[in-house]
Amino acid sequence: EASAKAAAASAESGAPTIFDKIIAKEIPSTIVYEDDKVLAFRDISPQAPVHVLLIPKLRDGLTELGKAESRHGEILGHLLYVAKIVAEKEGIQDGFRVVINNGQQACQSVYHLHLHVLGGRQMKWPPG
Ligand code: DGP
Repeated sequence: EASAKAAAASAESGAPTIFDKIIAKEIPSTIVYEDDKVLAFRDISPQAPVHVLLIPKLRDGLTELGKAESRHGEILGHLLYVAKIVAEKEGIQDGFRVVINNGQQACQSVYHLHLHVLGGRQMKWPPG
C-alpha cells in the first residue's frame, strides 16, 4: 500500500512522528498510564473495545522493533511489563493481546515503536 510505503521510507530519515506531539501533549490523547519512560493512550482508531498504544517516550532509534539493539533491553522489558499493568487497569487481564506491527509488510504506519494492547472482545487467531 502506498501510504505504508511512504511511512516506511520517511522512517529511514529518523523524521519525527505524530507520537512526538502526543508525548509533548501538543495534540490531545486519552492517556491511560504514564511514567517517566513510557506513555499509554487510546488508539484513535480502536480495533477492539479496549485498544491502547504503549510507547517509549524516548524513541532512541526504535523506529521499529527490528531496529532493537542490546541497549534497548531495559525499555523493551519495561514496555511488556507496563502492557500487563495497562491490561489490569482496563479490566482485561483475563484475555488480552499485545501486538507490534513491524515494517511495511506488517502495516506499520507510525515509525516510533509502539505496542498495541487489545481486549474486551473474543479475539481470533490467526490475525489478519
Ligand atoms: P501501526 O499500524 O502499528 O503503526 O499503528 C499505529 C496506530 O496509531 C494506529 O492504530 C492508529 C494510531 N494513531 C495514529 N495517529 C494517531 C493519533 O494522532 N492519535 C492516536 N491516539 N492514535 C493514533
